[in-house]
Amino acid sequence: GRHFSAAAIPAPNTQPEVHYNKLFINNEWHDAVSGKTFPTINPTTGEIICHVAEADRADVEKAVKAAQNAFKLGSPWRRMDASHRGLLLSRLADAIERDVLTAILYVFTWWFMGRYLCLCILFVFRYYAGWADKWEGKTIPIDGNFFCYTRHEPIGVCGQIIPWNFPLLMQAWKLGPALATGNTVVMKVAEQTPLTALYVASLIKEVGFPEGVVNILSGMGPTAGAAIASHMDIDKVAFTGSTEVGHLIQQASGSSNLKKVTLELGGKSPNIILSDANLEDAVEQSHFALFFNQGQCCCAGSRTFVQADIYDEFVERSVVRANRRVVGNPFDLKTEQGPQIDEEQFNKILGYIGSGKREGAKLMCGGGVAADKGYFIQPTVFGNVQDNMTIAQEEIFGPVMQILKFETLEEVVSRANDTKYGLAAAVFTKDIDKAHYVSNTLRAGTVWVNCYDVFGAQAPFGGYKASGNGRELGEYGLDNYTEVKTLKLQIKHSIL
Ligand code: TXE
Repeated sequence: GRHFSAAAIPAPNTQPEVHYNKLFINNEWHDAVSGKTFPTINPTTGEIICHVAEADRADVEKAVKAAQNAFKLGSPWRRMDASHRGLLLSRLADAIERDVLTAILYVFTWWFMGRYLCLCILFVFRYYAGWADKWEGKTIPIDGNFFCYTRHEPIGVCGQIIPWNFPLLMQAWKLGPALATGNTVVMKVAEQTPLTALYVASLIKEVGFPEGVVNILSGMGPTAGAAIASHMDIDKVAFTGSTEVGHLIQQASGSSNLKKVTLELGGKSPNIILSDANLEDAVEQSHFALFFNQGQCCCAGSRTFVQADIYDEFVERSVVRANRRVVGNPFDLKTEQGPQIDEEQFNKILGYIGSGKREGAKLMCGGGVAADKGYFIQPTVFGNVQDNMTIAQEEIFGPVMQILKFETLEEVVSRANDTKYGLAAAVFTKDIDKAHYVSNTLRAGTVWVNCYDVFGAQAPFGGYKASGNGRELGEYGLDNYTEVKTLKLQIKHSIL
């Protein structure tokens, strides 16, 4: 996301009109069956932007029916050439690009997910557009007189439940591979961020996806989300969110139809700074690793391990950098940090800051509320953090940095791995042997060396251990949406 210059970004529209606030089912806009709506809140002010239809079980039912119909043999979607599916995805990217620069998408993107990332979603759709007609099976030389080959078939109706921290990006990560491989989708977007997803729904219709292929519902987790996870006619569910809810999704699959489950959950990612690292660069990148997107990042570098001989200087420089961080109106181009997403997260983060102080970590800067309205928190740095402290174990999901001290490589690897999570990690060093030792021994799905939060649509992302199941992005991401069918045909060699 950092490859776009600020100059290329037009001034945001601070008074966007909301065009779509209903449920998107069968390429039509529906009120909730119950008639219920819920408010969506501007986190900068705490004020209501508008009300949005609130889906529940009955709406999930309607959406699943639509998705099943769209998936029926002989339907326009099932008969469509794979290359045409790719074309639709690429047209969707074009439509998003057009509107990102002019309309609501851009503005809500600005608020809710940081100003640069909006363009990354285009790469994801275009990348998977390219895969649509290239996801090939194999011919396999089994023993005997048989011709054996595999077909990559769609799984069917896919439930997708996404969080609020990167609303458009998470939507792209989920829709791209599911549609490239020919599935149909019932997506529930996070209750904090429904508007961008519903806007994209309008573009899905505009570019010509057949009705029922994509259905997008705004609603709550325990109602609409749970109805998806336990639905008997949903063939697969993909979830991104908290580890706590990840457990529930997997259980719901187990007690319903054993739908396939992929999960992208929380983390407590170690970021390891060895004493030979370029200190200035390591401080800047570690700051970015934690504070990016207000700290609301599943792979945030939330345990910064620093080798003893540079520890004091690293902490000192990190505090200087955090104090320089510009907190304020997310519409202002100078702003580095906007509000947290909602009051619940805001209170949760302040609670963790309190626990850090109580448990004896040293508060080096910040620690409080940063504005008199909205959900702003001061950039906060804790030194002298110990492994057993709550702030070193639990996901804070806010602008709160934990800096821990270590002596040896063996020690830091074992401490870094001593967590239920395993999403990401990083190591900063100039020594290639040490870089390999640390990165090969860390139990994490992604390891960055001398960088952080580098993503590409082409490269897989996902978690070890309780950070999840499966990989998103890249060719690996297609596996999550594919059933492999094996065909074996007898070959008669003696036909005469
Ligand atoms: O997550 P939830 P929340 C972490 C982060 C954060 C914490 C809580 O630590 O502080 O989770 O955030 C839907 N059945 N992450 O409460 O509840 C919900 O409606 C089915 C990490 O926002 O997991 C939303 O669409 N679905 C994470 C989605 O799950 C349910 C990103 C995520 O919400 C459900 C977000 C249920 N019973 C938070 N309950 C990451 N991995 O990046 C909720 N949902």
